[in-house]
Amino acid sequence: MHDLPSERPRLSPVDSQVPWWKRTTTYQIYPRSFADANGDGIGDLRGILGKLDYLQRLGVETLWLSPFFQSPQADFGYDISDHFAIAEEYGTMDDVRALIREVHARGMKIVLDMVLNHTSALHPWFAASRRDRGDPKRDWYIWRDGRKPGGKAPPNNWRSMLGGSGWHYDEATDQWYFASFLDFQPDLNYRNPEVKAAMLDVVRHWFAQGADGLRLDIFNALFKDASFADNPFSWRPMPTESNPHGFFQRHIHTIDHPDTIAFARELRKVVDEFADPPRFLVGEVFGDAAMLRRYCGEAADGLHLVFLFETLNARWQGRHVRALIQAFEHAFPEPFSPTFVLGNHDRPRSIHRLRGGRDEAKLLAALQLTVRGVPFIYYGEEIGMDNHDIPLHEGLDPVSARFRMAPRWLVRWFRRRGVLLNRDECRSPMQWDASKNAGFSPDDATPWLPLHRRSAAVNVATQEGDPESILCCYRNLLALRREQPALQWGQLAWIAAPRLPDNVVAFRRILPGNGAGAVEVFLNFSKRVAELDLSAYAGRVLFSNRTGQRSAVPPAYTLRGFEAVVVLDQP
Ligand code: TEU
Ligand code: CA
Repeated sequence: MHDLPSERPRLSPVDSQVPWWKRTTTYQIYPRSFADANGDGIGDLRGILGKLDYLQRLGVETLWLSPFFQSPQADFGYDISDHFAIAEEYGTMDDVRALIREVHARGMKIVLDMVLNHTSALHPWFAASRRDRGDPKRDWYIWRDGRKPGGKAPPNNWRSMLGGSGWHYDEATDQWYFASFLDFQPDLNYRNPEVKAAMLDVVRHWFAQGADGLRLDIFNALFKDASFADNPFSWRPMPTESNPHGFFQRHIHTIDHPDTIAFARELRKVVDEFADPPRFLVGEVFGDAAMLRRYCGEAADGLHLVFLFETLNARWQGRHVRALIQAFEHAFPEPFSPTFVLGNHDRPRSIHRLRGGRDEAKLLAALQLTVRGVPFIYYGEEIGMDNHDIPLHEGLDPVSARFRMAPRWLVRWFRRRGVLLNRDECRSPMQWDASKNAGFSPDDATPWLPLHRRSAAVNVATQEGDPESILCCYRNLLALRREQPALQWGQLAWIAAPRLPDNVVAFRRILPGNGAGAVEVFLNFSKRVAELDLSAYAGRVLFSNRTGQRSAVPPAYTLRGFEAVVVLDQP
């Protein structure tokens, strides 16, 4: 069938030598929406503390928390005004310490979200910077004169990641500042050594506090070209998951700058100062796998991991899935590792794209947790939480505000391409039980975002006891992954079985140099049944998303529609 490139370097690490971050399973918590302990309608750190037993039982190993630092919350924490303080609504530094301690006490890890690219416009640094041109902090951000005549046009054609000019005029000093995202998120100037030093201090500080890793927000935007030359014209109207260029330009001077890729290695050296236990970096960057590998360094001396977002817009058909895995495998051979993402706080929930199909959701979970790569599960995915339809004009998300005035056709156009213009839709409160506020907040509180209308039916409590539930499927898969090192870090090879229908994706996970116990995975991406010939196998069926039973391998196995089956082949 499809052969993987044979030239890939074959390392043979032994189990104990494989770094933990390569074998882990990660769960993203959006703190504002996870659990509200004090009843003010906003999720908080104490709330998360109260759910650690749930997470441990679910079987995830690493928790990534979206930002909880001090912030005016104009972008719900992705606009930091003090990197060393905790936003009051989320808790205190003591709560953070308790959380880190309790996560570690359970043998789990914790990853913080670091926004290096920009600060809040209300950060004291920016307040000083915008005050006058002579301020020592002036050069901490990116300021330029406007174009002549009169300086009333932006300095050049650089666009923000959301389209529109990235430049914003500031009357006080009659200059323009640059922002890769929204206007209240001014970009720091990494060409100023003081800025770099200050931000590396932030990184060191949080590692010293016990963070096991950092997720790096829009890492691809850190360095802008020193020439300030215009970005070249392109015919691409829109960025996509596999190509970040768009809005009719190639963003060569504003994203994926060679200096940003070099900085990944500089940052890695800082991380390596903290060796016991080892820590890791995962970069939020955009583009195809081959391009993004550059962030990991030629000698695997850059970011440990980068998000691969092509899965967020993938077509779940056999050959597309195979092509995607093939591309990930090709770009991330050992000692690199791909990542596998089905959702996050910016994108439509995966089940939304599956139109609510529960069997398909379980199938995708099986793919995510058996394929080679570090899985990132977005809170609620494990119970099949769906998007919450919230009209654009009711959105609290600043991106929704930006598009509120956009023509209807444009909004529809974005929607059809799976772009969330109101990210509130994927951030609704976690559904814990069938009560009025779904156990997120006490019933007399008003959650910051409305609950999903199906929260009484779709929630943790009702799924706990149901072996057919999506939740139990996740639990079984996570347990299986913990029990089988081949699933954690084994190599991946296609199963060449000529009689397999095109919509059945089949691969084997093998530990190098170890003949014992390959794990074989068969995933049926169609609703049609498929007959598998398993007569050559001597092991056990470890998992099926349709039956949940473990049994000896039968000689013939009828793979039902959307069924995933995992088989242990024990010679
Ligand atoms: O997101 C960066 C980003 O470009 C997209 O994911 C963006 O949210 C989407 O295209 C809009 O539809 C990161 C964070 O994940 C996001 O939550 C922040 O708002 C943003 O950076 C700014 O810090
Ligand atoms: Ca609260």
